[in-house]
Amino acid sequence: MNVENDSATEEIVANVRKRFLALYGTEPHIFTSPGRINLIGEHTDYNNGLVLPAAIDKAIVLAIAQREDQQINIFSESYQMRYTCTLQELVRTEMLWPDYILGVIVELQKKGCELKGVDIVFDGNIPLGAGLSSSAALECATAFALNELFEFNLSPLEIAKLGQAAENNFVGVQCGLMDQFASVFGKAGHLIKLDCESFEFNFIPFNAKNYQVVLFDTGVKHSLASSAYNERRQQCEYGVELVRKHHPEVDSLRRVNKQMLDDYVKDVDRMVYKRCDFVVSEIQRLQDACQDLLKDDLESFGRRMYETHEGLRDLYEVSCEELDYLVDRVKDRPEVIGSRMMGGGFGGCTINLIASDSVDRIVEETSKAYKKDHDRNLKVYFVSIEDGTRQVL
Ligand code: GAF
Repeated sequence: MNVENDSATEEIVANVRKRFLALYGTEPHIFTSPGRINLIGEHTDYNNGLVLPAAIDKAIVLAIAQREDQQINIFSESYQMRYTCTLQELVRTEMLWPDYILGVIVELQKKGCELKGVDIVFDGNIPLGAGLSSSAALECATAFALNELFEFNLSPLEIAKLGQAAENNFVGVQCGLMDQFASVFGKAGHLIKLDCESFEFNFIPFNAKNYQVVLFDTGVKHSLASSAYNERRQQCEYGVELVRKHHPEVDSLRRVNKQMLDDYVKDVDRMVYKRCDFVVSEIQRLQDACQDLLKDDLESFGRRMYETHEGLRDLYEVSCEELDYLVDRVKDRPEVIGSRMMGGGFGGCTINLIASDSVDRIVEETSKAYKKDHDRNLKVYFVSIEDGTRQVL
């Protein structure tokens, strides 16, 4: 079992600072940027829909200082990487970690922001491949830090969008804004209800009462994750195109209803219909789930989480055997009021709402079963909801 808290982040901050001083000999500025969970509203962000994420107590810690030349030096001990280049030669490394940083720098340059070289050391405790958005956290830490260092005066929304643009244009994943937004805007104890069409948002206090948010990490990340993600996005866009022929005012699935899908998509492309059907239902489900929260009806909220999983499995087809297994194991247990795969899919975590007094038992039973049937050790994370990206030193 893996339980971490604030002192874990403090320890990482101290280590990163020590490493930075040893490598570069100057005192760095240090920033933390959290990973995220998402309670409901999956694959809705890039369809101009709604999402309900929150920043968590697992973060990327990034130490940085300005240089007088054009050199970029990046080092990370835990993520096992060292990379050096200059501001004039920012190309994709395919090593991912540097790409998240370089991608942000490229996007800043596109905006006309003038930078100098920087020294960077980063580290963190966001489990990799778990779907908790370590990449968005690194992008946001970088964008936030460079904005402070060079006084670009970017707003928090611009910082989140920079992170997303880095991912879209440099890394090549056509993600929506949810992960970066949650990382930057997170507020302790609150979910963020974000409208990805207008970028209006409000914080909803999240009081899980006698329940706990527990993540079960499958420990798998199937390789088709990013290609399938981009493909889903294209399928949604195609669905919109079909509807637009009859309703030119429609510019995203946010503006599409079931009737339109039945009339204009169903008989043209069954697969695209399924994808769009999921998204349109999921946007409505999120609205209903927020009503549940207002009424303090967590049980109803949890049932919708199960429905989301079914949709992601059967209609959107982004689940996988391991995720389905973990949801199936708990779905008939009254102590687990909600469970579903979380994030892009094809691996990573399930998010579960479990009665606090049953957590230990459910964790133990599920771990044993997963080991027996999948020969894997289940990693379990108990997350708390924390503030977003900030400077700590
Ligand atoms: C990934 C993406 F990065 C998000 O933008 C979002 O689409 C999510 O998958 C699915 O809801 O985390």
